[in-house]
Amino acid sequence: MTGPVTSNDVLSELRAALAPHGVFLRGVVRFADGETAPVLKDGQAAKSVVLLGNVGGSIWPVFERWRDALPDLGGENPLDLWSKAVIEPVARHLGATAYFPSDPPWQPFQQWAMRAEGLKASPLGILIHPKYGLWHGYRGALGFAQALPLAAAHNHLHPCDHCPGKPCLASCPSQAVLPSGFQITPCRAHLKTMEGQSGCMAGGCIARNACPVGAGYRYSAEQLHFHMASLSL
Ligand code: B12
Repeated sequence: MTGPVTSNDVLSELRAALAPHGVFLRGVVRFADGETAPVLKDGQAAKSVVLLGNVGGSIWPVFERWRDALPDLGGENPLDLWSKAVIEPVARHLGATAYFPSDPPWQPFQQWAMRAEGLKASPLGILIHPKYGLWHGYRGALGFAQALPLAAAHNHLHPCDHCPGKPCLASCPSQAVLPSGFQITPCRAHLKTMEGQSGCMAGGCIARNACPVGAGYRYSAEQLHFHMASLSL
């Protein structure tokens, strides 16, 4: 590349480097001066954060190949490890600071996604996307000292506002999905029962599966089982 590196070059490089791993640029958050923003490696406040994540099962085949080639299958948290292995080299190359959703102190990934992508929370606590439904997630974010360009404003209709019958609220076998929010204690207790093992553990969270939005992006049986196994710990 010749000439100065522009903000658009940064986003294009990011897209090109991460797409082969099934990780997509989900959106950009820009922080105004004085606004709470994540801290960069040099101690300055970030001016922008780029959100990176999966849509549907986009990461799964690449992640499985990587994990299955390791003698310890990636240890206790293989997906978090894989996310770092994929995103950290790109962060170093671009001089960005990488943040990961699983690393305390937790960065507000969902607040960032609401701003960057115009999403809102479903009754499950997971943000619902008008196209991908509940079948998407965040694998990391990159903080930059520069103000990167924003996509056009999103004015999605919130799918849950127009959902007839709201099957997610009625279908949870442990009544963990309440109008007041998702309750992890009854969910985990149910997952230990025989009904929980043959239901949600085997086929994925029944309430999440009941959502009619983005059904074509639903995770594979292997990926559903992997996420349920980590939730049940
Ligand atoms: C702690 C946590 C949980 C806790 C929730 C505790 C709680 N009451 O917040 C538990 C263990 C229950 C949980 C479960 C799941 N989680 Co979770 N979780 C997180 C984590 C690591 C931190 C949340 C947080 O406190 N952030 C800090 C605050 C400051 O950030 P925030 O954006 O302002 O926080 C928002 C959330 O806390 C949210 N919230 C509040 N209550 C709940 C409850 C649930 C279940 C969720 C998901 C969110 C949520 O509302 C806040 C305001 O917007 C985030 C990653 C992250 N760094 O954000 C993932 C995250 C929110 N989880 C995620 C997912 C996918 C799940 C599961 C589906 C995973 C699974 N294995 O099945 C389940 C949901 C189960 C279900 N049936 O619906 C995704 C959501 C993606 C999306 N599309 O929105 C995230 C972003 C991780 C990721 N890598 O993408 N989770």
